[in-house]
This record gives sequence, C-alpha cells and structure tokens, in this order.
Amino acid sequence: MRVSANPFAFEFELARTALVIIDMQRDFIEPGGFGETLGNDVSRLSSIVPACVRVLAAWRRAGGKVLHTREAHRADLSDCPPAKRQRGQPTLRIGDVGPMGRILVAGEPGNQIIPALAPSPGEWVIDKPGKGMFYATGLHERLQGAGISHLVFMGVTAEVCVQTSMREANDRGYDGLLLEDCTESYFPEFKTATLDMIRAQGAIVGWTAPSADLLAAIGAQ
Ligand code: TIU
Repeated sequence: MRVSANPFAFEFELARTALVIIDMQRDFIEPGGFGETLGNDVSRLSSIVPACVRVLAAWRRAGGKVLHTREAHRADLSDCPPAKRQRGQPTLRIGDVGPMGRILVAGEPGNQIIPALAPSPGEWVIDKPGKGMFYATGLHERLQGAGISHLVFMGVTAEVCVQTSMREANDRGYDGLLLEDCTESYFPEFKTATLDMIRAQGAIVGWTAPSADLLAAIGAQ
C-alpha cells in the first residue's frame, strides 16, 4: 500500500504494519489528570478524537494490527524515577490522589484510555513508564516476533510521547508515519514544529500525512 505523504510516499504492507495509538488517556485529555496538574489547558487535545476514531475503525475493518500505549506507573511508584516525580511545580504529583484517582498510576480511572478509543480484545495494550514506548517495555522484541516493520502513529502529545516514540522506533529500524490530524499538543506551535522536524531532511525521523490519505490507501474512502 502507498500513502501520499510528506516528504514523499509512505509504502507499507498491511500485515507488517501496526497502528500505534499513543496515550489517549483521560490523564492527558480530561480535566483533573496529569496534563492539567502540569498547568496545561487540556481542552485542545480532544479535537483529534473524531479523526482517530475514524482511522481506528477503518484499520480494524482492514484487519490491521493495533497497539495502544498508556503512560502508567506501578502503584508503588518503583518504576517512576524521583527526577520525574519531582520535576516542576505541578498541583499534584504522580501518585497523588486527584479527582480521577491517583495521578498517572496504572488501573486508576484517570489512567484509562478514553472510551471512544477503548482497546478491543486481541489488541496490544502497552503500559510504559517513560515518554517513549520502547523504554522498559520489551516492545521491540514483541514487534520483531510479530514481523512488524512499519508503524502508523496517532495520539498525544505530539512533541512528548509521540515524538519520543517515533524517534525510538526510527533508531530501531522501523518506518514511521504520523497522521497530522490525529496528533495534538497543549502548545499549537509544538505540534507544527514536531511535524516539521519529523519529515525534514528527507524523512529523517519519519513521514507525515493527513489521515484522509491513509484512509484512501487502505480503501476506506
Ligand atoms: N506533558 C506532555 O505533554 N506529555 C506527557 O507528559 N506525556 C505524553 O505525551 N503522553
């Protein structure tokens, strides 16, 4: 399959490609979660949900592999470096109790993926303690075992967990495509910069494309 992408076409075999949905969790998208405790206006992020839902439905219909990630720490915070917990001046720190349960802790209401993008049975759900999806998750070995070489990315935030995951993937030899209208940031200029950085220098990190071009490639439009 061939997606009309930037800076040039992104070619992939469906059977060797996973749709990766990064951290579409209540903790980042809804008030009272980790994103808001850091001082962000979280309302910007929900604008991408309809486009993400369309792509996920079409990808599932096409029979493609789906992988969801969550930024999540163990209840005892043994996988949360003190440097991460102490950083900045948040109103609540990781592990503190907020309106959606303990901030950024696995199993808490706020740590769940939003209902519109809830994983289906058989889809992979990866809990990750860092920003990148490969750090301390064993994901590379699992993807290699499944014969995956290409990754299509959606999710939040563009410049933090999405970009870190794409860079980690790039260094491990995967080809990655970021769907432009399926990622967002608390800072509009950071989204723009992320898209530019990824596709610059002849796809130095990867490709970007509007989701409509992926849907066209998989015959969903
Ligand atoms: N703060 C911010 O922009 N993002 C994160 O902390 N994590 C993710 O991007 N998922």
